[in-house]
Amino acid sequence: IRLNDKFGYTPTQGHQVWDWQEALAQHTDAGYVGTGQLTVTYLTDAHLACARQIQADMLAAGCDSATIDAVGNVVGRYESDSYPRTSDERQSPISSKTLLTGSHYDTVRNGGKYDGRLGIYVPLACVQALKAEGKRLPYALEVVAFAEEEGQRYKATFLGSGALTGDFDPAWLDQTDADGISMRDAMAKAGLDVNAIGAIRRNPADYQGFVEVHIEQGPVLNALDIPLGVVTSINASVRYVGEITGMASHAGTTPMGQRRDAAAAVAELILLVEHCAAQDGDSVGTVGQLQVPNGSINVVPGRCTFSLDLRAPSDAQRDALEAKILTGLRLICERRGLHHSLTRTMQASAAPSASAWQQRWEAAVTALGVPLHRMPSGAGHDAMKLHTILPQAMLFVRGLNSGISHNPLESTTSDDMQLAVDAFRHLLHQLAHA
Ligand code: HGY
Ligand code: MN
Ligand code: MN
Ligand code: MN
Repeated sequence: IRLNDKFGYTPTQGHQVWDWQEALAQHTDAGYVGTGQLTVTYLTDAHLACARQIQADMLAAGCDSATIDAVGNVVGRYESDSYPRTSDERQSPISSKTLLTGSHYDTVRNGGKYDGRLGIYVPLACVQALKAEGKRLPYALEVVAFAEEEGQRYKATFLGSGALTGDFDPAWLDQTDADGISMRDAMAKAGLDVNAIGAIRRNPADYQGFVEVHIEQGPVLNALDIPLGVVTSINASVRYVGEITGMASHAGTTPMGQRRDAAAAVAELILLVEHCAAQDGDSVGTVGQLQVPNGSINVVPGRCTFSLDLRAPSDAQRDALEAKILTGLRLICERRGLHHSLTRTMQASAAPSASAWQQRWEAAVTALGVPLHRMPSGAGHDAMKLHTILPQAMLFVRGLNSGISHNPLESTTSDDMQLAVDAFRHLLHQLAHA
């Protein structure tokens, strides 16, 4: 089946053999619950349905265990060949030097079905193949479906992978969503034990490294007509939410020169971001959200809230862009007699791939006869969080439709996804014989 024809085929129920691509397609059905759009935000019903589906898929693929941890990550393990078989030895510690892999299962609102979850199902396809061949690796493979990467419902980007690296911020618990529900309450409702979050932290000494497969989310591989790409570094990023306040006034009687229009200031900010990022050439800047709270058609906006997302290949370039934008915002507000407040909600350093792991992906891609293309990642990924405790490298899979992403048009082909599985299997095999 070509997954992007998903809606053209009816999954056969009661499949004897677990078909990973079908599972990926069916799994996303859970994410459409209620809205008809794929919106899997943290701890919503769709999110919990997806977690249960992934847990079932991990076991169907052949994982020895699949558990949901205290922040909602779904953790599947395929134990090493040194793993004791008898049940009473099941409590043995993690076999030395587990290989960690995975990606996130939350989505942006009305997102695509491959962003994140492709990096969960490709390793599960490898587990399935190993199980079918009755093979074990000399190391355990731990596949984690991270619960929250996008920071949609709460401003808690990389919450899932951050719990593994010890970066869960307890302040997140008191954040409330658009309906005023705190993360703490959402966790309690989902049956998650807030007190067990600390235990999620991984000891880096137990792991050899982290690898992540992800759809490219950009046009490069599509334009080159190459199915796989090896990531050299993940761009540095910083995110803010802000508010500009001026004075609401009558749209008909307030002369243009006497307005304190908050939305006009944000409009100026957007053009400044566009100009400064474009000037760098390889920086990007986005104001993705802009709201006039309680705005009216005939009222000059007295308040305007907005988001800001700035990224660049290096921390220094990101910082320079950030400084320009923050200074520009201050000058815009001074000139217009407005006040502004900004809260930084995320900052992530550039995450260069560990050369040994990048080379493993390069060897795998080359072994398949796929032309080797090295490339930076403009998108952020859980790998940049794991980067803080483990050596990491990523493999990109070509997207269709010029790699559009964070959009229902996001798609790839069965063949390209299978190539990613073949590359991953090659990496696992090479590691087993290293
Ligand atoms: O925004 C990003 O770069 C990622 O998709 N979370
Ligand atoms: Mn994303
Ligand atoms: Mn992603
Ligand atoms: Mn061999």
